[in-house]
Amino acid sequence: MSTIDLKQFMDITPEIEEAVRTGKPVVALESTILSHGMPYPENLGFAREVEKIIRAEGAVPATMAIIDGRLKAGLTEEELVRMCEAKGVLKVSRRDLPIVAAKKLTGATTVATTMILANLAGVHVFATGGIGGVHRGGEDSMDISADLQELAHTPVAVVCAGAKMILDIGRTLEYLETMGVPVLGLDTDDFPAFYCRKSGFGVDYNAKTPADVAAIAKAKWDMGLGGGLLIGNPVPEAYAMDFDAMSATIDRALAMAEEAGVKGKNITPFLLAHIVELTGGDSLKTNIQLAFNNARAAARIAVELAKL
Ligand code: PSU
Ligand code: MN
Repeated sequence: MSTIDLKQFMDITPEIEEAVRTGKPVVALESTILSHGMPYPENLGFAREVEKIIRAEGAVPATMAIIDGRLKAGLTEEELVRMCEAKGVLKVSRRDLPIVAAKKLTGATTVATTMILANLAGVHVFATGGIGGVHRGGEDSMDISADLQELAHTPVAVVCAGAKMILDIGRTLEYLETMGVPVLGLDTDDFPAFYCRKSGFGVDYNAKTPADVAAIAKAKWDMGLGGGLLIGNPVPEAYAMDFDAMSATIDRALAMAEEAGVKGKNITPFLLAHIVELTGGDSLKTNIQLAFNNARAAARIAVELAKL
């Protein structure tokens, strides 16, 4: 217990280590979206393509995971396949980290743990699909994702397509306000609702460009305010889904979860899988495209941040 240094638990690839050391743009990616958010083998195609998109923008991708108890920033091809096949791969949020480390288990990182690993590796921009938040009925169940606390404390700018309507988006935004997390729209006044471009809730500020986002992130950290920022980047129009149809689908998936008695950390993966089923795979196409779009935006923000 003498030294408190999480880095002793971590392996950073030489490419990422060098990029961070020399101030090059790096974008963190999560692995829960792979292991528990998309089916195999679509997730593997997605994982490879998303890294390419980040490279095309001049940034280095850094997919985070925990493999045999080691915290990883950057995965080998073999490790990426392992996360996508998802056999015995746990879903690891902050509270699970010490267990997987001590027991040398393998797990996918949520938004919260991806932020922890990114910050440890010196990476401050992260692209995901959707964040966790206050679940519907959360005022009774107290099911509030640890992602929100992480955004409060860990200095990473998280680019997402908003939050799914499986969550209570209004309460999620209230929670973020209480925790002092700026919620920016990337060229939008509306906080997006993942499959749909608008949730009906506003953002704190419409940041018109990636440079605008980078300047706000830098100001937050230079002021010593710490913690993260959340950037809502709406799904491209061509892939957006109909709000009313999606609301009905989500209500059905929620009813199925209720009936099956699914709770806690299993609820999000359960809902995601059933939404894919109920939409005949359309939601998966949208999910993949919005995540590509977020990777591109995050890479551009990282490039701008590296100039400051
Ligand atoms: N929302 C999505 N897709 C996802 C997740 C959330 O639309 O894949 C994943 C993310 O990894 C997120 C996690 O951090 O679920 C939140 O889980 P929980 O609510 O158990 O904290
Ligand atoms: Mn939860």
